Amino acid sequence: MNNQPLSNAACGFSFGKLNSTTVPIKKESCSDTFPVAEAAAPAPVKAAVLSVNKVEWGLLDSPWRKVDFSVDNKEALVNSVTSFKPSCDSASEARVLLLGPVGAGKSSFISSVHSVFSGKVTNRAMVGTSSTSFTQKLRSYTIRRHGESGDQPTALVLCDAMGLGEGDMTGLTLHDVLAVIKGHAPEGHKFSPDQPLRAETVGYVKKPSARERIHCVAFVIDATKMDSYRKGMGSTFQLLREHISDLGVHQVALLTHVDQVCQDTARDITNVYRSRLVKQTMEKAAALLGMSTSYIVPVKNYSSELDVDEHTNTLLLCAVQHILQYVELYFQDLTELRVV
Ligand SMILES: Nc1nc2c(ncn2[C@@H]2O[C@H](COP(=O)(O)OP(=O)(O)OP(=O)(O)O)[C@@H](O)[C@H]2O)c(=O)[nH]1
Ligand SMILES: [Mg+2]
Repeated sequence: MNNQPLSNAACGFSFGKLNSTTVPIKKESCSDTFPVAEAAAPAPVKAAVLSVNKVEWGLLDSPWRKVDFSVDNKEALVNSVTSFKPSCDSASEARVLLLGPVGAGKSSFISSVHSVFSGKVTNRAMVGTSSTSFTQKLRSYTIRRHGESGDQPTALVLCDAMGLGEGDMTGLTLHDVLAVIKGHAPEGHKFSPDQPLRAETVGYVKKPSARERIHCVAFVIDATKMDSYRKGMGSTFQLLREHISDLGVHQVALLTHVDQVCQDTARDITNVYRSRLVKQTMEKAAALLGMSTSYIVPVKNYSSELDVDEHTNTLLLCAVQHILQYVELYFQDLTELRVV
């Protein structure tokens, strides 16, 4: 599949027409900072009762997206990701930036994908629990496949960064996000909201090459926090999406913690696309991010497990393939722009 657009056939679901269903983003005045989160207004009791009544539990008779959870398909997905190569001469690897609120599961996703390819649960990117971002530095992790002849690097690099805070001074700023995406941030850069990345910053990459830039952004949001993310987080996502789109970088989203919103899914991850609760949460995530659900995939990261699970691996691999599909679009756009 080298140099071919990735297909999601192996995952068994289609994402609909690319770029056609994104909720339009209102262009607003741009500043280097995010708006400070507005305090969520207390909802009227009647509305709260109505929304509780609207919650539908249980499993759908048939899944709304079909995923083949067989071992054969898992192997096919592993091979597909392992053999991925960008269809563009100027970059040999796909650099994907994980972006999302503090504690959403960005580092856990990197560690989980690493676990899939190493065959055992590892804490590759350090995971933590903190009200401010546990991850403070920019770190790039090349996903390596563990085999008989040692670890072989794949062409996938997942980049971890500080989480987005509720207010501008508690997390990654818009200025720094864009500097990372453009490739200016040096590896290991420690983010500090009051010290924006600039030309004078030690290690600042003045003229980043195509290989140093970010080729796709994966937003990461926590399914259990969907009702508690404040209105300001929605504005932050809209602003980010507007500016990231201006850079020509495609965006997808990962909905983590799905095991904690639905017991049926926690018991058996293959129920994920039959769960009404997960489906409803995906729709809330789509509204929060201002993107169609076709861009969003659910994942369950390894958190307390000691051993990998084949079905959890398959869902994680589907998420990786989803990301690579949009990485490939970036490289295609790059090639076409050069030809024109
Ligand atoms: N049950 C469950 N727990 C998860 C999942 N993903 C992450 N966690 C847990 O959520 C907590 C935060 O995860 P992290 O990966 O550190 O989150 P992060 O987005 O990197 O957070 P910051 O670096 O602080 O911005 C940890 O306790 C994880 O074990 C998931 O899918 N399911
Ligand atoms: Mg982290």
